Amino acid sequence: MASVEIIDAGQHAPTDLTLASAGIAEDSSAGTLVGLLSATDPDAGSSFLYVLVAGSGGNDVDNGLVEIIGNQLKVKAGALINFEANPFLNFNIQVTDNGSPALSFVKAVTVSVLNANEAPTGISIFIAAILENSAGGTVISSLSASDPDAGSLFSYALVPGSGGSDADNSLVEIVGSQLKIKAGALIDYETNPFLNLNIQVTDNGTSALSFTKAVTVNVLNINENPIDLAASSMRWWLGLMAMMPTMV
Ligand SMILES: [Ca+2]
Ligand SMILES: [Ca+2]
Ligand SMILES: [Ca+2]
Ligand SMILES: [Ca+2]
Repeated sequence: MASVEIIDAGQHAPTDLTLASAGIAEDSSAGTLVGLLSATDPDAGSSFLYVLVAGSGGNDVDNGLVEIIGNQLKVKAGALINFEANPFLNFNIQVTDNGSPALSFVKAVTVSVLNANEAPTGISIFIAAILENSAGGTVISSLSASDPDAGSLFSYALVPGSGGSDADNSLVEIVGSQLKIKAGALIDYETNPFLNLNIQVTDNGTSALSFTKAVTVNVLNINENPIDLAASSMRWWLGLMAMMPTMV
């Protein structure tokens, strides 16, 4: 009895597709490698062509951010990789073998976006006004900052500026997030109705980043009219005299 060897001469479609990726750092520039594609196919010696294809249910939602060159998935020109807005990227990819006829397999893959520290984008002062003659230690306002990264902690400092933006830095100090009048500083509306301060905020990222803003604080006039002072002195004396009988 002759043995019969069955040889499968038919072509088989690829059975799997893999994207090897350690994730993509946010803000990566165009051309950055996202990962390498490979495929599984029962047919020996196959070579493959990979393309991004429309999917369903959002599994292709980030196809527009990348392109495929050979077996490399790369960030496309103009794509914004933003962890805060989009921490996972969803691609739908088709692999086609070189059989005759060529056969395909489609798979949805997900890549993690890796958070990167981004610089603070703003400084806010809640109360941009201070009464003149306020004493050293008086709190002008607390400060806050905005930053794209969630849960950031900030430190603030007075820094040199240009064009007079730092002209009154020496009159104040920052303790924690509080902007205060410095001991010995004279806050005088008549000579200096605006305090020009140049403030820098630094975040607590691994590579800390900063943002600097020129801030103006209005000095509020109080009545220092000597005639009024004399009148109030008179009222004080009259009041004292009125109390005299009860004091003796
Ligand atoms: Ca095949
Ligand atoms: Ca971001
Ligand atoms: Ca970030
Ligand atoms: Ca940050």
